[in-house]
Amino acid sequence: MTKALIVIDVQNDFCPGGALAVPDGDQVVAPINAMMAGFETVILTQDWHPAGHSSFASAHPGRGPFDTTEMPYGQQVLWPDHCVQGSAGSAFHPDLRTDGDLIIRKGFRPQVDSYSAFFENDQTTPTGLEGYLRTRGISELTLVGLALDFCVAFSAMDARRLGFSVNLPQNACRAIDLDGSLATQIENMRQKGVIIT
Ligand code: VGL
Ligand code: ZN
Repeated sequence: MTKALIVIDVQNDFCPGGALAVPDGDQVVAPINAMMAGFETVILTQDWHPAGHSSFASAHPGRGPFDTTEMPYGQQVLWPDHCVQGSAGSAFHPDLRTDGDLIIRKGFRPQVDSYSAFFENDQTTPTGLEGYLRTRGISELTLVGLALDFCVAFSAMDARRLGFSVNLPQNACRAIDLDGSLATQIENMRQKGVIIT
């Protein structure tokens, strides 16, 4: 069985001082760097929004960060402006090892957010990661990074739906935990067969 490590969104805006800081987000860097040597294939993802993206609260007059709104594809949390393409906040954490095999960027379509590394939030538009993994014979994934209850969780559950086996070491993840989202997503992931350690 060929394995890959998928490092989700370890970017400055999700670390302390960033626009959408995940508590202790920078604490994932050291364990992730240490894990990389154990994988033949390392893939990193990068949240990569155009300015004025529809997931930004600033694009919705009268709404604020962390409100939810109805999009054509379903419910969407509105976020502070973050990970704008090419900004300092969109860069990987400076201490993260980025000498992986592939960098997948997501969330670049103005009208659709993309938490998952596999599908955008409409749950149908693919990023291409599935094809990359399959054509390389990879069937077992370890997912780490930020945020555990959003992009990591959505990626993990999509991976299960696609038939990959999925490991999720919590020590290399941190959560936003919006209204109990961490506990909810841990339970959702367990039910879908994600192995959480
Ligand atoms: C993420 C919210 C908005 C994440 C990305 O990486 O978990 N969360 N965009
Ligand atoms: Zn985002």
